[in-house]
Amino acid sequence: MEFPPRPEIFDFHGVSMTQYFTRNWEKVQNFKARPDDILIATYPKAGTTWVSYILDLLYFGQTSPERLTSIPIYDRVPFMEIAHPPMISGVELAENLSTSPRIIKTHFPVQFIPKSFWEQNCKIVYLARNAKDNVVSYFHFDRMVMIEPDPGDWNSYLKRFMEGKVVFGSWYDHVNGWWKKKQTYSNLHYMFYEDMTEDTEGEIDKLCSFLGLSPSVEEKKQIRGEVHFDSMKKNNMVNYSLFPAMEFKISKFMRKGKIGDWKNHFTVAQNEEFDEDYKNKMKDPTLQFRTEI
Ligand code: PPS
Repeated sequence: MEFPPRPEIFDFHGVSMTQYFTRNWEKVQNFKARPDDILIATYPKAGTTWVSYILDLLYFGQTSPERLTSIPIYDRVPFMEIAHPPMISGVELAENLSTSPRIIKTHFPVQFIPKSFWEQNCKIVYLARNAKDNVVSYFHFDRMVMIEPDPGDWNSYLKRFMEGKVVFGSWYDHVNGWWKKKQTYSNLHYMFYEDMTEDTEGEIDKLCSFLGLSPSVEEKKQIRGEVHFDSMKKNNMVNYSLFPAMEFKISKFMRKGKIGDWKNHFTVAQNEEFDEDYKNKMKDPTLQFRTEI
C-alpha cells in the first residue's frame, strides 16, 4: 500500500495529534459502547499489544482458537481512533466485531474517551510504562512507521517528548490523567509494564479478578507461554509483520521488550535534565514508576 508523506503534528484540543487519529473524531465520539465492551487504554508503546493479546486469549483462546492463527491482533482488538483510508477505520472495525465482549484499544488521553464508555460503565484496563523506556520505544517506533511524524534525531525527539510534542501528547498528562480517573471510576484497572515483566502470572491473576474470570491452571500456563516476549516476537499474528506502513528493516515492532534499555540511549546530561523536569511534572506521590527492576 502506498502511503502519503509522513503526517504533520498539530494541536488538537490541547493535545498533539495527527490527522490519522483525529479525522474520524465525530464518529469516534459518537461510538456506542456496550456495557460488556472492554477498553484497553495506553500511552503509545506502553505494552498495549501485550495486554491486548492476554485479554484476547482469556476471552477467546479456548472458544475460538482459529482466531489466533488467522486474524492479526489489530483486527481482533481494533484501534478505536485510527483512520487512514482506504483501510477500514478502527471505529468501523469495532462496530463490525461479532465477539462478545468486544475488546477495543485506544491511546487517547482520558478526556478524549467517548462518553458512552462512561455511561455504560465499561471495564477499562490502563497500562502504563516508565517514561524513559516509553520514550525510547516510541522513538524507534516512529523511525519505522510511515504514518508517524519523522522523529528526527534522538536528542530532539527526547526534548519533544518532554514537551508533549509527540502523537497523543504528553506522557506525563496521560499517565496522571488516567491515574486521577481511577479515583472516581471504579471500573478502571491501572497496571504497570514493569509489574507485568516482573510477575506476569501475578498480573494476569489480578487482571482476571478485575474482569471476573477464572481460567484453569492449565489455561493460565498456556497463556503465560503464548504471551512471553520471545513467543510473541515469532508470532506473525501479533508481531505486526503483516501490518502495512512498518519498515521492519529499520526497527522491529517487537523490538527488545526490556526494562532499562533507556540506559543505552540517554546520555548522562540528558538523564539529569530529564529527571529534573520529571520531578516538576510528576507531583503525585501515589503514582510511582520503576525505571529498573
Ligand atoms: S503500540 O504501537 O502503541 O500499540 O505499541 P505497544 O504494544 O503499546 O508497545 C510495544 C512495546 O511493548 C513491547 N512488548 C513486550 N514487552 C515484553 N513482553 C511482551 N510480551 C511484549 N509485547 C510487546 C514491545 O517490544 C515494544 O517495546 P520495545 O521497548 O520497543 O521493545
